[in-house]
Amino acid sequence: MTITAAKFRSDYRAPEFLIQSIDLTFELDEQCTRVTSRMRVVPQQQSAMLRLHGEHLSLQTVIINGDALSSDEYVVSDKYLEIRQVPDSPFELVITNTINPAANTALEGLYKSGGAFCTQCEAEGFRRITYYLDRPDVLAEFTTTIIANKQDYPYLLSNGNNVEQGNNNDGTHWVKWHDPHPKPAYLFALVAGDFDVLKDTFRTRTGRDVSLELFVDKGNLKQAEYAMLSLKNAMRWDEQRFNLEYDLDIYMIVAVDFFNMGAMENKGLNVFNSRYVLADAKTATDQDFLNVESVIGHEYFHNWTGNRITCRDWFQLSLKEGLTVFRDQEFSSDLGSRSVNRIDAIRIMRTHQFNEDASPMAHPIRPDKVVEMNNFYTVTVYNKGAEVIRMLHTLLGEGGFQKGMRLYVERHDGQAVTCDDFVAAMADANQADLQTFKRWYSQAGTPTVRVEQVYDEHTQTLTLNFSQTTPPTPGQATKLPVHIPVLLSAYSKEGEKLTLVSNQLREHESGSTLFEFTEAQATVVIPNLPERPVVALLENFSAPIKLDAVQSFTDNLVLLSHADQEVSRWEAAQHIYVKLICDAVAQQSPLVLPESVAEAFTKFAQANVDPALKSFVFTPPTVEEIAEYYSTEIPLDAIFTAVQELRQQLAAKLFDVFKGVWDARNIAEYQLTGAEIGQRSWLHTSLYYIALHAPAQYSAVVAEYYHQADNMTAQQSALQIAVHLQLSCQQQLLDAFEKQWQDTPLVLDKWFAIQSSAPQPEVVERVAELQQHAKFDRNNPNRQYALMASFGRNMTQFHRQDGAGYRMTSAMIRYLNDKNPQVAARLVTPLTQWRRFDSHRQQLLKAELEQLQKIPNLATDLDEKISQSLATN
Ligand code: B3K
Ligand code: ZN
Repeated sequence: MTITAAKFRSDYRAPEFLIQSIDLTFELDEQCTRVTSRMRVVPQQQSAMLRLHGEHLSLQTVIINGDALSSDEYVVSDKYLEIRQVPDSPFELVITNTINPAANTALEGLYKSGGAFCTQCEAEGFRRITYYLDRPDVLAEFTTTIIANKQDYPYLLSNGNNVEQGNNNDGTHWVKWHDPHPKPAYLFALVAGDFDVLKDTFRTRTGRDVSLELFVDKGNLKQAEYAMLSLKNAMRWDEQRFNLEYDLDIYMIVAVDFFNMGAMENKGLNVFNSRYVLADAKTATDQDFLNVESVIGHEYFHNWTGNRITCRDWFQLSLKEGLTVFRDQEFSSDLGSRSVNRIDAIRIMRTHQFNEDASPMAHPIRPDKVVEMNNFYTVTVYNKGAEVIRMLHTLLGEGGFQKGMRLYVERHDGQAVTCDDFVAAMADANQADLQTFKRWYSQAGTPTVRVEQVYDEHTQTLTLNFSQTTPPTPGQATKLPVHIPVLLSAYSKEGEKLTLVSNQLREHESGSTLFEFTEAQATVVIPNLPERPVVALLENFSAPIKLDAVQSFTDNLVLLSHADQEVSRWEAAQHIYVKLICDAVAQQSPLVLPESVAEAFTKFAQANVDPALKSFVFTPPTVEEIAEYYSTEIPLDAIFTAVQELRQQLAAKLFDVFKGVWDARNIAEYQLTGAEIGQRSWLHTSLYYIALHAPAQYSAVVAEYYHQADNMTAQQSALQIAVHLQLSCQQQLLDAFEKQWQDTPLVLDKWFAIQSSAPQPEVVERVAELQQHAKFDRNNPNRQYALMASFGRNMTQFHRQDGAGYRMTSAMIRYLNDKNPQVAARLVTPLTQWRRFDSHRQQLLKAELEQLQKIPNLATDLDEKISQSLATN
């Protein structure tokens, strides 16, 4: 392991130099772009040596206060430029270097995406553009001049405001941008290309008009309209809910096809993966539309939580990401269905984050040790980070939380700060004690909370015995108790809500009751309950923990039918499923759905309930989610079988119900409203179950539905049902889809993903074939995520006994190692959890990792994950 390369949070030192301003000039050329950087450097202490970051650069000249340095006055390595002697008062430093954007397949720094130049600088990509203090606590005022051939690159964009532009005699033109807000280099952006532009304006609450410009590939203008609408909604929402107004005269978004992540919040100039911008009913599913709204919102919200107030160092990433995910979740919830959004977020936590917490890469939301920063853009930092913010919101209430936000902005606007600063603002604004709460920032692993309920008929009291433990994680053997907000409600057997009064509980604005659990153990005594109540625990997933509480089917069925919160009704169904699956696995016997459960589920399916909720209730937990109930020797095959049996039983016992939904379908013109989205989702869930129960009979029905569909939601659902259930129409639909969408890469990605996520054993071979497909571009991250990352999540087929899934994945990782290490590192994740499987799989996985470790010039991204996985803890 490259131990020497690890950086530690505790090693933070304030910068020895600041850079007050930087004036950049880019002479764009595909193979040889010249970058001139004129900086005003301000020494912070007596320090003769200045060390700047720089990678993959060719240095031309270094000039200090007008004097060119000779080559013995500095040292250039593959990581740094060290200038031996610099003045101890502020000085001007001019550096000229060249870069090769066309050769940049890592998509970090300045690169080409199709015909356009674009940049990605977070976390440490600016050092691939020029020599600089590439750390988030160095904030400078940026001026950027871009010079390029006018015909190929009519649009030249950077951060801030366009202040000047002109034409040269040689066919080039230039534009100068100035960003008045000092910012760290990771927020720098440059784009040059030929686009169609969708324009609009937004009037802020103080009456300023902001120009909105959305740049897309030519011909895609129509597909950008929803993104524009979402942007305006986000701007208004942030004013109304968070009191935050936009601060420049222009906001630009550029959609590019080659992008490692979803999008990037560069000041005033977001760069987006086109999949989070382009959407229309024909090519995008309901979920795609919702994703566009959420990512557009997310990047916009960063303007305050990330850009105006940024991170002191990269260990603090969750300061901006956890908070901004929380904000985008709230945005989507205020605009759409709060329950649907919450259930989606809970499923991500249980399926992906719990898994990461149990992996060799487990880390606290604020990591202590990092080798490759790009490996820490994780569900832990993002989604668990958002859950931590949500717990603060639960503890302080909306009013208290917003008070804390106001103080945070007032204290730290324009600064680079820490997670501690954020919590301090929340605590100070509310006179709250958050000392124990802060352990959520330092401890990795998912706590388990055990709750025992004892009801005493004589005293008419309910006693709840709580205990909590957090398992050891790499580097953290012992854990302290964390501050857990437990929301709960109680009902009578008939489903009437009961009031819980105890001095250990308080009423919460959500309608639930709040217990703050801060010790290893606690006992809560609730008097005045004439009968044993049915208790809904951890309502709304009020903390990112695993709940260990024995509850009968009867109790869960009361909650399924009567709980006043939709999320609690859904949870009740999930508890029933988990118990049925885990019992079947433990007893090694076929899963049987009890009659009482089938009856209650039938009633629920026919009740007057939001169809979106019905659809969620009839979506049992994934294999991955169930796997989290086992720390070692995950009985993968048995879980898979039990999940299948559960689905089959639901299909058989509720066949008439699902058929009823299908037969009563009323397919109107496609509309993107919450009600219609819910209807479609319920209809497709029903179609899945009837086709599962009677495949021969329903294959033609699914095919017909596919062919008459006028929107991608229906088309994709039908195709997925056909392929995943191996209906006889599957090949016909696959061919039709391919033919129709072969020239629309974002849609063809769905075709790749549906095939690689299918549960049948020949999928490995199918994926190998698809890698040879003319439209599978190994260098495009979206294609890799569609085919290979989806395959990696296909638990049973990825882990096929013969190891073919492992071999195919590592071959691709080998290819990507020097092409695009970030994508390679994403694909390696499912290989790294070998310790949790049976010894046969352990051996195969370990051998694969050991081979990968021997790759010459192994990228740090891969090295960190593989070494961490193979290390003996
Ligand atoms: N901040 C970016 C992520 C940058 C990824 C660096 N490898 C997207 C976001 O969270 O908004
Ligand atoms: Zn973000």
